[in-house]
Amino acid sequence: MSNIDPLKKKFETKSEKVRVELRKYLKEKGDAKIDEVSFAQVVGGMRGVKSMIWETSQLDPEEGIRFRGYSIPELRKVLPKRNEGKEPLPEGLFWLMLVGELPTDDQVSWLSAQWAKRAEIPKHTEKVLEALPADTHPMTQFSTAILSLQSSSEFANRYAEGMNKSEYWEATYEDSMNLIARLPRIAAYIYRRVYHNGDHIAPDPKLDWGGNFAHMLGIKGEDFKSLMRLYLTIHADHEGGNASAHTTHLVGSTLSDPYLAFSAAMNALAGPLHGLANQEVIKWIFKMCESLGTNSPSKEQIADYVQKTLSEGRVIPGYGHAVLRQPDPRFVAQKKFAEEYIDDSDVVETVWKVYEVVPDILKSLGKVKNPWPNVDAHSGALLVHYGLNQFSYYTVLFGVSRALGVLSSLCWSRALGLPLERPKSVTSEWLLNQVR
Ligand code: CMX
Repeated sequence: MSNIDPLKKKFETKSEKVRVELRKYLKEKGDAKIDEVSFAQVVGGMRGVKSMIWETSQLDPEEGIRFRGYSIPELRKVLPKRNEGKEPLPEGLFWLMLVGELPTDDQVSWLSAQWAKRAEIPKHTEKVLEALPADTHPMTQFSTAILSLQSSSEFANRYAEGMNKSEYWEATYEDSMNLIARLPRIAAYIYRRVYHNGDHIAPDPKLDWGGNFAHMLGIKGEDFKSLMRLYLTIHADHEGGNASAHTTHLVGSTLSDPYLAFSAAMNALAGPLHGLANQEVIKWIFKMCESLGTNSPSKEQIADYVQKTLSEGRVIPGYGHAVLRQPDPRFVAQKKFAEEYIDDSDVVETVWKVYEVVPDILKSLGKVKNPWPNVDAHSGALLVHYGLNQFSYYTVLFGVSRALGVLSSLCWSRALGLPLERPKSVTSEWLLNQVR
């Protein structure tokens, strides 16, 4: 297989070089100190503790995410596009993240075709989904469907047969490629099942991964396909410490296969402080509009509603971040998309007004470290504009995209031979004794 799969071959060469170097320095400089950990970091959710290797992207608090060194505006320029389209193909980002090189148009076409070839989902996965009550949250359905694919894991099957350690990366790569290929089918199946009476739409194998997903969702028009390509690109990775990425890394480190690891990651993404915030934002906006009796609230009305939300002991969804200290470039990219593609939309305008109002209010609280919008503050408004207005589904879209980053990173973890993750925990008494 490695002879006929150019991506796998490249990955093998690149990762082997890094593996050898890491091993060498581990032996020679294993005791070298790279950082210190404070009391606040232990109590405060390990913010900023440097404790894992993640090759595919790096997050700077001020500048935002860079994927293998490329910012989002740069990616929009340099990644291959489809035909005359303006938005990058997520396939290109996967290639870039996995091997650290920008792909050519031909390489991206090869990857689109590979994923189209691997996309079939087994009948039993459909049956598993059909057995769940239709009002089961779409993220629960998504995670369950992914788990149901686990029986086809090459990693698990080869491990059971005594696979050599040196082959872990290869089995992880095959599982990751198969899983990524199948995710749009699963996600579209859930969407059509829950919201369109099971009226499913056959895939179009001539389309790219994101375009085909848009097609199978049943939302018409080239602009929505463009939005999906951008959406699936910008949500893909946010370095390794965020909850869904870290979950993939942790679960994968036990040599659970990619299906088990990614399903677990989706359970983390389904939390309202993480990916579910995209659903919460739009729910919050529509509730505000409903309670004010207008689709176009003024900035004063929004400010009052924000204060009301805070006084109820709730967070303003879509604002704040554990690492970022500036408006999220993923928010900015979506705002730019709206400016370019959308002429007139009350919900988009409302998102922009919220952006003018919320940061000053959050700053005035004196405790919020980042008062700026994150990726989730804008995405729902774009989806509503194109008619995808089933809020509970939004995090599934995030999940499909997130697979690209966390699974390419999982390939790296197995290729580098990274061990079982096992940090040290302490009791509060021990910790307090260090500072008393
Ligand atoms: N609204 C109100 N209060 C907020 C807030 C917000 N948007 N963001 C942070 N705060 C509060 C925190 O709840 C915390 O309050 P307490 O001290 O009373 O507990 C205080 O400000 C300090 O928090 P922080 O250090 O600024 O933020 P954290 O790193 O602890 O948390 C995050 C980060 C994202 C969980 C938080 O900003 C938040 O809850 N935001 C809203 C939910 C959201 O949009 N999540 C999506 C993040 C992106 C993603 O993963 O998809």
